[in-house]
Amino acid sequence: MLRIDIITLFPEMLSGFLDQSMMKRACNRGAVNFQFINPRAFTTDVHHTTDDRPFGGGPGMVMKPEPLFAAVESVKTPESRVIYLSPQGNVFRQTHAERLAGETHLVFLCGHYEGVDERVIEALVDEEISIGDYVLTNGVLAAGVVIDATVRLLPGVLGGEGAAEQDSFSSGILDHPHYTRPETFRGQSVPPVLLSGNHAAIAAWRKEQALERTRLRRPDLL
Ligand code: 9D3
Repeated sequence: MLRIDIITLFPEMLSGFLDQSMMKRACNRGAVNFQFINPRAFTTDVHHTTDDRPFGGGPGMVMKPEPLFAAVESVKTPESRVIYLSPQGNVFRQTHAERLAGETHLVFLCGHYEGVDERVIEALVDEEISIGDYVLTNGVLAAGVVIDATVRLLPGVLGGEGAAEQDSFSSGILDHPHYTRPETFRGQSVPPVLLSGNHAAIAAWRKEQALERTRLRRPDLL
């Protein structure tokens, strides 16, 4: 059982997603358990303040350390891996998902506003992850991406065992094209080799297609 705690000011951004499809099935099968922690619940002032102006000036607001320390420390154990989602992190890859799927407790700290007070990262964060070079409004969807890629790798989550090993990126190249019925649709026909029943020829065709696509679209993977 992988325990996942998500620390965010906006749990509603992710709760619907976690209640659906593969994530729900993973929960029902006992592979994973999700819990949201809202730092606002750990504020002690009358206005429940979670952010403040940056020392040194400049635009935007910074998440205050006190509610974040209290939120993280309410769930953190020696077995926890605390991950801060931020544009300054290492860019997320399949190898990260494979490593995270082997942990027992993941704590995702989602940044809001300009980010969190650096002392939170220094004292509590084990790893900082970005999901790519584009600007999001906060870290919640990034946490959802990392969670999705990780949870589907857990034993018993993907119906057929071994399906995860057939993924592009696990194999290191892109997938081949896929076709289903009908054989001809609006004048476009399925490549005849796929109808031949020759399994060796089909495997060879798929491998060649996958390699050619990777060469054209993602030469960086080769
Ligand atoms: C340059 C000043 N800020 C732009 C208004 C920087 C900035 C702060 C906070 C940019 C984005 C964010 C919010 N993004 C995330 O928290 C985030 C993120 C992302 O934006 N892109 C890719 N991965 C991630 S993980 C978390």
